[in-house]
Amino acid sequence: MDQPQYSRSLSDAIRFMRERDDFLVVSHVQPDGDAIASTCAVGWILSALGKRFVLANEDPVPEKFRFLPGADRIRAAEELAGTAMPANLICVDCADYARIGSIRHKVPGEAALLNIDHHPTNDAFGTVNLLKFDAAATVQILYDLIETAELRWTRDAAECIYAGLLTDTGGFRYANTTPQVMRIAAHLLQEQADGHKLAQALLERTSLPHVLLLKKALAALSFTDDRRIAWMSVTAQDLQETGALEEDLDGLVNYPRNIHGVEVGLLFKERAGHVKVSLRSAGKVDVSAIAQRFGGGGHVLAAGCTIEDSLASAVRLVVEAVKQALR
Ligand SMILES: [Mn+2]
Repeated sequence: MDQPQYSRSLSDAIRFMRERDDFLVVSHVQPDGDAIASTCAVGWILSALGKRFVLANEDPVPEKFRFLPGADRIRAAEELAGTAMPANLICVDCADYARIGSIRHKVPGEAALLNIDHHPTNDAFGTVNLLKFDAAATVQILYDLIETAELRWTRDAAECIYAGLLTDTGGFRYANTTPQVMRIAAHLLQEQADGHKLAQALLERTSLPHVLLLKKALAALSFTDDRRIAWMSVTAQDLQETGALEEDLDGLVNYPRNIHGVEVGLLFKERAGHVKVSLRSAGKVDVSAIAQRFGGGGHVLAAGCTIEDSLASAVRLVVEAVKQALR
């Protein structure tokens, strides 16, 4: 999206919010920091505009994000039973409509849809689409929206945006950490976001199940002969024995990826009847292209897919595909 088009989309999105009332705000299944922070930030914007809204997600808010301002208002899909569904839907951080999960079956067919996202694979599924593929996070787009609408910053708004930037840039370390991201972060600190508190809570704190799972996964760390591909697997039994939840798997895939000499790090998560795969590239390989071959997607350096097969077969298939990409 070029700059004039982006400016127009910002105005269209603001008009969508100002001229309508009664919204459902939803992000993707298994929400990450940007998904939750974006949901909260849209809630904050709608409050500032005096609108009625419901915040929801397919899954419960992961424990580590529950302190974010507004996160206590996000309802899980199963809590929506019996709720009259709003006529307007706002999707944040979702590359396609199916990413919101089963909630889409509860949305009225005639609902108007505002799609706000930064994933390059976004298929513009909205009635109005506010997309910026070089944004580091969806919250970066919401920052532009708040600035364009000339809303008055509060600490809560600043902390939501900062939290999404912090998590989607891995603590301002990934390649998406542009000068603009740092300018925005500086502004948010000025608006009273507590950067230290947010970094502590979102990046440094870990759960015991995460560490127990890491211990098991590292014990079974595997490599190709040339050591350019490394992977770890988490079996259904590992999850059971450690009491780990989906959110406790966060960051595990970075261990194989971070090893010196490794080009692609993989994490295989065994589930009932399928295997979820996370792919991370050190830079030479476009892992989103590999993920797409298996029906998944994502970014050049970070992608994911699901394979309906046994753990052993999934490992063989994906490692082979990565080997070919490295050739
Ligand atoms: Mn994101």
